[in-house]
Amino acid sequence: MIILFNPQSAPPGKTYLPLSLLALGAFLEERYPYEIIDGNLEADPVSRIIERVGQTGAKVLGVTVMPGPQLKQAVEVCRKIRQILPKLIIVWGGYFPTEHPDVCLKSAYVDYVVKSQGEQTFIELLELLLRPDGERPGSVELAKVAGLAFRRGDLIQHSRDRALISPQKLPAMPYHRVAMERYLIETAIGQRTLPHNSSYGCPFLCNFCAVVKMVDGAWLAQTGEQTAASVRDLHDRYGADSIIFVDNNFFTSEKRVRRYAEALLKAGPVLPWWGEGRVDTLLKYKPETWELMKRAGCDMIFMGAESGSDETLAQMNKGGMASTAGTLEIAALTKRYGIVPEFSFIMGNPPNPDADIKSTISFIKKIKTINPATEIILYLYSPEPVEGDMLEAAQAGGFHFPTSLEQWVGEEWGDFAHRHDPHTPWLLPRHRRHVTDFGQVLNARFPTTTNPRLTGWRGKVVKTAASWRYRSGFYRWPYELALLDKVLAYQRQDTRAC
Ligand code: B12
Ligand code: SF4
Repeated sequence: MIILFNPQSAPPGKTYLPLSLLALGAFLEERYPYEIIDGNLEADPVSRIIERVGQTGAKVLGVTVMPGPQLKQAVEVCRKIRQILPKLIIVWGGYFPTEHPDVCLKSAYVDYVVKSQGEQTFIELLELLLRPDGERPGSVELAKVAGLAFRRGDLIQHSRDRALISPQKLPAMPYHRVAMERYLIETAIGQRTLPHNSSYGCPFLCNFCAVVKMVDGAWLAQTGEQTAASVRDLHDRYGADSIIFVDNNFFTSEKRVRRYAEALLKAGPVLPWWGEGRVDTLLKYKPETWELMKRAGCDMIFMGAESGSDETLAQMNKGGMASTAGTLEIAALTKRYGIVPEFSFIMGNPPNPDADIKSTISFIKKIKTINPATEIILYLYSPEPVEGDMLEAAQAGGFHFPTSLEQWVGEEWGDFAHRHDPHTPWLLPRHRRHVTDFGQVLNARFPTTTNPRLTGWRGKVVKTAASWRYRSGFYRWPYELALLDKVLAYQRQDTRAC
């Protein structure tokens, strides 16, 4: 028996379907018995894991780990489990261990790290761990399993990287393994939203992005028809009324998106959907594709606009044809088709964070003039272990990542993953405050359309309260808006600056 554990990743009521573990489960079906335990739904995951290990004799605990709060619970649970069940083998996979495998393996409670897309690597590792002779696999055998990192004695070893498997060839998700009704959540696009991942990776190499370390520029996808069939299935079997595509870059292929939209329209009622894409890719889409997407339910597109400066886009290795002019163009284009654009920005970049913040703020104001419905998400540049100008600049000023898991989840670094407290040498408290204050004013001046509670008088109140600040550019000490936020909760959690 294998237990797959999803440490808590979201606040109650916003529980995301654990796609990472379902993807692994799809490979385990009919090969190994397994079950999924979700820390989002369990009050006491340690007791639950211990109970199930006792009842089933499970030998392996697989844990999926994203940075941030999920890492925190992963550490707390695995540390306790190691003390109570020292023989249970603990395997970590997902974004955090892929980016920081050595720091995981240095801890006393992570035995193996599966890097990047993990299905095949996990199966090959299990074949070694669960063989009938019960012998502990040696480094020579382990080194043959691509995509693995492991520790033998004091030595941490990494096998070669593994090529991605195309999502076209992956088995269907074993949704019956989880209580699907508990994962239907209310979002900006529906009352019963479910997520779907229709592709893996991204063909770009932006040097602030965790995806680069996962796939190094690779991207493989389901066909449009397969994606439409998966979505239909979520609708017909589980009552989903809308879909969030969690793909890193859903819109990479225009042809695939067209096929998805056509297949969806052919097969039944249209479902609203949300996806992530790039400005420059989407600008190349034909008008017919935009119209088709809209008819097929495309409601919102999330795009990394990143900056109001072309120089900074180059410094970030944003690649392709990324440009600030393109961002303005797509703001107008999405308005024409009635699709809400969500732009994320990375503020406070070197070498001059003051000038950087200032130019991006005035750029955001320009966007809002073109398309007031645009949702804006503000981040501060937080280093990722991806080579490039940004990391080099941080390291030159003394930045380094924590050297233990305890440090990663400690008070000092606990907020790092939210990109609000980046520990970069050039960023001073006043920069953070400036971005936070601006975010507070911006979100009041343009209350999010994703919160229906803000469409009536409440929206008008916050809008009016923020107007003079927005107009004059005086963002400092927005205490009255903070108070309004307490009463009316007008800021979206994920668009709140810092
Ligand atoms: C859905 C999602 C969430 C959900 C939670 C998902 C969950 N597990 O419960 C929500 C919305 C709550 C969320 C929150 C956050 N997220 Co999030 N999230 C994603 C997203 C969009 C999809 C993940 C997914 O399901 N992918 C599909 C599955 C099939 O792929 P996968 O996860 O890579 O899994 C494969 C491998 O990683 C591996 N694997 C994974 N786990 C395991 C475990 C074992 C044992 C093994 C063997 C293998 C293995 O095998 C799997 C199958 O191939 C990703 C971006 C992306 N597209 O991947 C961001 C992403 C992971 N999130 C990210 C971040 C930063 C966050 C936040 C910290 C802040 C934020 N939103 O910006 C918060 C806080 C999380 C927390 N509380 O801890 C970043 C991580 C950056 C980094 N440095 O690593 C990402 C990459 C987004 C981005 N592009 O920046 N997130
Ligand atoms: S295009 Fe987006 S997902 Fe792809 S590497 Fe750049 S930031 Fe990451």
